[in-house]
Amino acid sequence: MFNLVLFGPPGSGKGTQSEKLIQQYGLIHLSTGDLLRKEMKAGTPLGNEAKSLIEKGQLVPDEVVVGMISSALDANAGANGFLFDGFPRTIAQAEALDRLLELKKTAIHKVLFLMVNEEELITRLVGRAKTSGRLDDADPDVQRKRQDVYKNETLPVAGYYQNQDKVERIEGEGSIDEIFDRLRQSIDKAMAEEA
Ligand code: B4P
Repeated sequence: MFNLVLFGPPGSGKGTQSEKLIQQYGLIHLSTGDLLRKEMKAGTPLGNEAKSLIEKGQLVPDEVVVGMISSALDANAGANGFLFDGFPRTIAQAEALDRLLELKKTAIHKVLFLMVNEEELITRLVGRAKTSGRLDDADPDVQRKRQDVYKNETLPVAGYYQNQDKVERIEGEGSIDEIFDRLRQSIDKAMAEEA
């Protein structure tokens, strides 16, 4: 089993690269952003709670996302491995994930950190707003808030995994295929080391 975290600020391309990586490696894609958007679309109580936070650029409570991930892990018991996209986003989520994986006698093997400068992130999110219909893309103030939340609450997660010696920084600017090749090189190396 090989478990990967794709890490980076909002708009760094986690969702874009995840789509390609799951095709290449047959991992189960767990995106808390996608799971939350499904709940919002279905109008569930959880989705309605998430909507009011996401449209302000805030994070959804840890218990909510950890609960969703726990259910998804249970639902995919026979998986070759998981690609965590947009999760964990706080230290508490990272600790909870370690505990959940330990119960399943596995762990996170690699954290790939997509490095993209803030100006480029805003340009990408403004571009995504034109087609995504996402409430958190349209408003520049919300985008700035999301970048602030990232720096204060999510960036420390990189330090958490750095202490476990699992982080590799990947240049996240360039064409989608160039970045995919960089990610592939790191994953192939990490998989060979695990084998
Ligand atoms: P997410 O859905 O995780 O999304 P994201 O961080 O905005 O974007 P991502 O990095 O995936 O970028 P993408 O590939 O789309 O989160 C949404 C919200 O849900 C959060 O703000 C939060 O409120 C909530 N949430 C989610 N998980 C949570 C958690 N664990 N805890 C609490 N709350 C949580 O790329 C962005 C754009 O760039 C796209 O338009 C793409 O086409 C473009 N792009 C990609 N690669 C490019 C490249 N190489 N060059 C140019 N453009 C590129």
